[in-house]
Amino acid sequence: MNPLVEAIVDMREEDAVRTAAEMLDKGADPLQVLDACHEAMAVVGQRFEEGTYFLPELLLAGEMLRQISDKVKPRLQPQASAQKKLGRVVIGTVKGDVHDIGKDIVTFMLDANGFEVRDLGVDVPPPKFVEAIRDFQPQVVGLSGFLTLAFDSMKETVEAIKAAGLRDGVKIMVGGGQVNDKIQEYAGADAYGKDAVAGVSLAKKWVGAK
Ligand code: B12
Repeated sequence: MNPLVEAIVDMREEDAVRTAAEMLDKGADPLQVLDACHEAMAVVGQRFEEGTYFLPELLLAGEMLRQISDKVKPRLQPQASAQKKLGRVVIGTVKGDVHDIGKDIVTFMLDANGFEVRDLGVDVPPPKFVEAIRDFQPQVVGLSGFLTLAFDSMKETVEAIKAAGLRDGVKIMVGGGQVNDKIQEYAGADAYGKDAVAGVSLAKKWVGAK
């Protein structure tokens, strides 16, 4: 197992953060560090499901990831100049779900690639998305969710956007933990993005940027 994956899985907080910092200092691709975090989180999640890890381990894993992503973010090179905004994106973690580490990485990457992003936070009820679309007029809406119950919230959110007459004006992407193409279809969204890079590619495609 990669030493970073191992340190996270074994709940060695200091080792994990130090190993990530060393990888970055040695010139590792920041996305490779995030991939290792993803791999580790999958194991942590699995152990939680099996009943060998409990909520404190989930919390500590979340905390390690937060510290590592704070180190990764400054290494992700801005791809577009800050002045020339490609378009606007409204993003949030849907109702009932408070997982935000993945969403924050997507938000950061969109921003670094020249998008203006309004992040609505976590546990966002559908009317709040509707209000933000009216106010901010984004071309793209991003719905994040890590819980199975988020699938219904995503669907409700898309329906609320439709009921408000705003569906034709926005492209909607979904992502997070267990979301996939089937959930995208179930929710009535336009696309599923497996990671932050995919989210940026979708948003760029939709605003007609390269
Ligand atoms: C850390 C964690 C927590 C932390 C969250 C901290 C935080 N601030 O986010 C805490 C401890 C708070 C937590 C709480 C809970 N959790 Co939790 N958690 C996790 C864990 C271990 C990691 C999640 C994570 O942050 N991953 C890291 C990021 C970087 O993930 P990523 O997938 O690589 O992110 C990328 C993509 O998903 C994508 N992406 C994300 N969003 C979007 C959006 C768009 C638009 C696009 C395009 C892309 C995109 O881009 C990201 C960056 O590249 C997962 C296990 C797992 N395998 O995911 C369980 C997991 C998600 N949690 C789970 C559960 C059950 C819970 C609790 C219900 C536990 C409890 N009994 O209280 C609560 C739920 C609280 C709530 N109402 O939301 C379950 C969900 C099971 C289910 N079927 O619903 C999981 C799967 C664990 C498991 N296997 O059982 N959790």
